[in-house]
This record gives sequence, C-alpha cells and structure tokens, in this order.
Amino acid sequence: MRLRTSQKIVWCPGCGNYGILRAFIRVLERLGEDARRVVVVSGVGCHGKIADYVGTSSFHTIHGRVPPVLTGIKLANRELIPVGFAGDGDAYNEGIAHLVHAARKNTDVTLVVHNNSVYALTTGQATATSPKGFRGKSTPRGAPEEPLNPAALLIASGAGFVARGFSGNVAQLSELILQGISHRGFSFIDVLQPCVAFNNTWEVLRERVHPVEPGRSREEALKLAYNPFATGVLYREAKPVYEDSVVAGVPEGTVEEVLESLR
Ligand SMILES: Cc1ncc(C[n+]2csc(CCOP(=O)(O)OP(=O)(O)O)c2C)c(N)n1
Ligand code: SF4
Ligand SMILES: [Mg+2]
Repeated sequence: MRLRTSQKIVWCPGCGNYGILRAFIRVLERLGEDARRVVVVSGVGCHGKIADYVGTSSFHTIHGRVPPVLTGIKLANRELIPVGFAGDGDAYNEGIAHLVHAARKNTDVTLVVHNNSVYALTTGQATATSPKGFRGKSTPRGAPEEPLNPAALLIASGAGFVARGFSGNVAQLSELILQGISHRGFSFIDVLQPCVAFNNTWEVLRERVHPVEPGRSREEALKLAYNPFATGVLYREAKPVYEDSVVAGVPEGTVEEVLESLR
C-alpha cells in the first residue's frame, strides 16, 4: 500500500500542516497491514487537503461535519479504523455541536484537529480559538471574545481520550495519534498548528509547549487543559462504546447508578 499519493502538496512552505502529515504517515507505517483498514475523513479548509496526500481510503466531507461522518463509517463497518482531520473553524465553530455529541456518544473513532486559531483557507478571519485581541480580516480592531478551550470542552463533554499535540513535535504527535487510535472510544487530539500566512505562532509555541503526564481524574485533567501549552495525553478513561450499546442495548440502571455515571 502506498502511504503517500503523488498529489502535489499546495500548503505554504513552513505551514504546520506538514508536521501533522508527517506524524500521520509515521502512524500508518507503524500500523503496518492494519493501515489498510484506516479511512481518513477531512473537513473544509487548508487542513482538508490531507485526505488528498495520504494513500488510505478517504472522504472529504463538508465544513464542520467530520465527526458524524466518522460515526457513520464506524456504524456501517466496525472493522474500519476511521480517523478524522478537521480545522479549528471546522470543528470549534461551524461543527461544534457535532463535536460535543461525538464525544458524548463515544463511538470508537479518532479526531485530529489542526488548530491554527484562524480560518486560513478563507484568508484570516478569527475563529473560536483565536486569542482575544486577534487582528484579522473579520476583526480589524481585535477579536473581542475570550477564546474557547477545546481540551477542557471535550473533557467536560465526556470524551474518554483527550490529548494536545504540537505540529512542531512530530515524534510526540505520531505517538498521540497512535494512542488515540488504540484507545477504544472517541479519541480527540487538538494540535497546535502555526499558519505562517495568517497566524504565525511558531516562535511562541516552540518556546512554550511542554509535555505533561495525564491527569488521574477529570478535575486534574481540566487543570492541565487550562494550561494552553501543556501537551500529551491529558485524560484517558475506558467507557462503553456507542456501537456496542446500539447492538446490545443498554442495561437499565438504578437512579444511584445513573447519577454515579454522570459524576
Ligand atoms: C458550510 C460552509 N461555511 C463556510 C464555508 C467557507 N469556508 C471554506 S474554508 C473556510 C475556513 C476553514 O477554516 P478552518 O476550519 O479553521 O481550516 P483551515 O483553513 O484553517 O485549515 C470557510 C469558512 C464553507 N465552505 N462551508
Ligand atoms: S494559509 Fe496557513 S494553514 Fe493554509 S497552507 Fe498556508 S500556512 Fe498553512
Ligand atoms: Mg483553522
């Protein structure tokens, strides 16, 4: 199986997307024969081109809809390994409702978000993760809103695997994606990705990102998530997956058991 297609890469020289592509190619190499079972789903934006560059089966879906397509693929064929690539505008603005419900559902799929904190393909508008004061096409006087914290949102939404990577650390990122694929359930990896054209964060990220050990509880993981430069697996929890529950049904619980499951 050819892991890279012959498509010419059209990302700007120096774009953080190259590191994400390299990390994923390493993952496919490490999966060996199992790479044949991988289906890539990508959203709309610069990140979405990744589907053209990898040799797996792939589906380039519409803006914001990567999570439901991943879920549908897994429900249709449980032998497949669905891996999604979304942008921050894609996942945290346009498709945020889908993201929250995918975490809550806990289908066995993996989602990698190329988080460059900007709508890059449409040339530099502020997204949900742009810092307050960000100056771009849609916010010439500075973005007035506080940014969203995706890792904290996903931990609170019930995701069983929440990680943060940096596109400048390919070795760590490939490990995080591989661990996400190995985790049974919805696995979420937010990747800090510089966009050299509209939000060049290489310097600050190179200086400040650092690895951390996973939190032992949701509370500990949330504290890690609120450190925007902490990278690694932030939270991991084994939970029943959606596709099993759909097939087998869900046992009825007592009120106490239901409340305990919500803690
Ligand atoms: C439903 C819909 N809304 C808006 C657009 C226009 N659009 C195309 S790409 C894009 C920006 C994508 O930004 P992001 O998801 O952050 O990806 P990036 O380009 O930064 O990788 C937008 C708004 C669209 N194609 N479809
Ligand atoms: S516009 Fe930004 S995200 Fe898009 S290819 Fe260029 S550097 Fe990368
Ligand atoms: Mg973006």
